[in-house]
Amino acid sequence: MKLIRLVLGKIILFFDAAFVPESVKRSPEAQAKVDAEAKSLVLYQLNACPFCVKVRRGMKRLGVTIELKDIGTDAKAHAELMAGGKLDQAPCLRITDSSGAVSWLYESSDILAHLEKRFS
Ligand SMILES: N[C@@H](CCC(=O)N[C@@H](CS)C(=O)NCC(=O)O)C(=O)O
Repeated sequence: MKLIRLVLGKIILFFDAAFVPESVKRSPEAQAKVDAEAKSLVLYQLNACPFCVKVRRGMKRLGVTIELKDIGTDAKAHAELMAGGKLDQAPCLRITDSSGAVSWLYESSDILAHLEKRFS
């Protein structure tokens, strides 16, 4: 099972690297605004998880750079996810709003919908 997961993960990463989506083009001012807003987000994820790849590709398409924390290799990040989001599942988007309140959004489709609403 572990071997199958490892091989599938490598295949997913290969296709992800081979077919990189195009990013939207923005003016430097508009991109700076997006970059600043994206600083309030952190994606807790796993490198070869297909749902995480789906979100990372969506980010690329939307031209949004979000800090990534790998819960598979970073024990501190995993502990943060468990303390905040409570669920041991990736991907999860940590959202800090303008008042400093933090929320945790699970489910790749919901994360993509959130990003599209904010950045497309
Ligand atoms: N429906 C979820 C599925 C996410 C999912 O199954 N992620 C796996 C990694 S590929 C995971 O975190 N599994 C651990 C668990 O569910 O406990 C999504 O679309 O985000």
